[in-house]
Amino acid sequence: MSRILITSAIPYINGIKHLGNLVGSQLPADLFARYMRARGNEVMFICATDEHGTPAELAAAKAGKPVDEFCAEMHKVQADIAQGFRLSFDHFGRSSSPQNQKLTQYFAGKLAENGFIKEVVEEQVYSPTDGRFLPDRYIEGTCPNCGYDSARGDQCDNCTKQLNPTDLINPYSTESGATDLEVRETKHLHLRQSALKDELDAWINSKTDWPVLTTSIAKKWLHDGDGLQDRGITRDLKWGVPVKKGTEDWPGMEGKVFYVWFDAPIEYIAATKELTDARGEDDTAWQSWWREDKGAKDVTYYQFMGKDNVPFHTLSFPATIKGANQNSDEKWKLVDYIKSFNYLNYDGGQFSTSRGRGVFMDQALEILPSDYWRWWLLSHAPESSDSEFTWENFQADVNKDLADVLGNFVSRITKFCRSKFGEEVPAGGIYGEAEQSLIAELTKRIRAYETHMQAMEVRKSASELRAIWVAGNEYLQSAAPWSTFKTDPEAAAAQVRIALNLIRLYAVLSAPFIPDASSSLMEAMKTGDTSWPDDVEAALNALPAGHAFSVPEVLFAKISDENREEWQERFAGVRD
Ligand code: B3M
Ligand code: ZN
Repeated sequence: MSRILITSAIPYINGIKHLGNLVGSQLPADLFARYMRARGNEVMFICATDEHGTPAELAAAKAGKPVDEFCAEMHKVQADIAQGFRLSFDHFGRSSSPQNQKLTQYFAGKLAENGFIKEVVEEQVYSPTDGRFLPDRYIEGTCPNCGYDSARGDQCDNCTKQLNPTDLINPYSTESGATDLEVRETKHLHLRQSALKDELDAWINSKTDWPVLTTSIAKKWLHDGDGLQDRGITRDLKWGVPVKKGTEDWPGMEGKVFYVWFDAPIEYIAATKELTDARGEDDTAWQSWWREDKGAKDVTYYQFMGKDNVPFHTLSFPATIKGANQNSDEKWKLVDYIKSFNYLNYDGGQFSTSRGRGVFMDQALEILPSDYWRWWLLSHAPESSDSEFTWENFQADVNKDLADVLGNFVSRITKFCRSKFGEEVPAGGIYGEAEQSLIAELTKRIRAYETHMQAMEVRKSASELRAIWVAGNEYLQSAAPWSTFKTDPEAAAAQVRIALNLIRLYAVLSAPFIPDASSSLMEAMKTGDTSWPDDVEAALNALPAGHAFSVPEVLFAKISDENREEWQERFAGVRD
């Protein structure tokens, strides 16, 4: 048994995520968490809402609510949707929690103590038209790195470069469209990432087993141009973690808050404390996950995120951790593995949050149960390149994999057994040659499935699982107990027995992908035996002769052409 710490990038509070976001972080993280638990590991799976920053402030203003109230409501909305998708977080925290406030201020204090914070008088973009300093995200312009003309003040979505607003060419206010922007002076804190550059570089270079997508983005920002730059970590906003040096005031920083990207990753840690605090446990509980000097040495830490979040997780957050750890007995845990994803596109274009294009998490659950989405999204995870959601492909794959292959297998064998042997696992016969060769094939495939799941190869895992379902179908097709029964009922009984046992085996193997269907199958087979098939032959004898079962309801209904067309139209346009 190992101790496995898993975090998913934490979604911003101000809107509901689309399916592309879901498949790029929370969903594969959940797949991995469920698998790791199923294999008997001790898992801590953390996510949260990312509640600070201007977008939250502005969204609250738009909703006509105080920002804290808005965040509390939206957190509940997001938590319910996460539950709807069966995301099995051990805790879904809030970056605005008191725990995160304290921890963020603590890290800032440590970094200052260790010389990694620089106070700088900075030039900041002020908009006389808007009457305020403009937050980074509300300034757009041309990216100095790639020339993209809608780069935001904090980052270019086209080339992923982290930017400062003053880097932009021809900047304008996205609030008012004003171009008469001025630059005014104000004091801010910078994290001295450049001082940690060599250390970060060596660390990234040591991660030879990381996805190339992850390391290539990190290396790009370490080496391109002038290399890794220091990064402003404070903002002129009201909503956020007040700037403090540990518990002390920070002269000159009154009225400022930490930049949302400084406190957001710290929330991974704080959320764990939120959980253990709620359980009434003391600090050793969360520290045993996050402090190597307090028992976290045996923890392996995995992060999941979309590629746009990679620079912050490979460079900025590790700089925070490494900077805090220097000259200190405290050894905060660094990530061991970063699984990152490309983008999922939507029907010939991009998902767009601003234009409401594509399917958003709440809408998805309105039209189909979560397992349909989980299966399709995971089996098309954008790992080696961007991938695309089309309704035709969604309909075809769901109907084939879930309804024709898995669903049909289950209904066929349970109904046949009921009609010939009654609703219990039949006795008689033995597993002969065909059954032994099925066991051999399944053993090979299950071992491959384990390897892919362990390696977080999401698509490969899905195709192996599909092949495992197909193998059962093919066995049933060629064994044909309905024919066997006419001449040799004993042999037919053995065929039915192995097939009924396959249902339990499928439930166990498939649970990380389609947890609800798996529960239905376990219920139908009237068993709570979720033990992993280390020994496949034993697993296919787990339900003995005489064990009662029931014929389950239709597991997966097929998606009709009418449905597909209706949805295609509904989600093409603007979200209201
Ligand atoms: N909230 C970006 C996003 O929601 C950002 C991730 C933070 S991870 C610490 O896509
Ligand atoms: Zn760019």
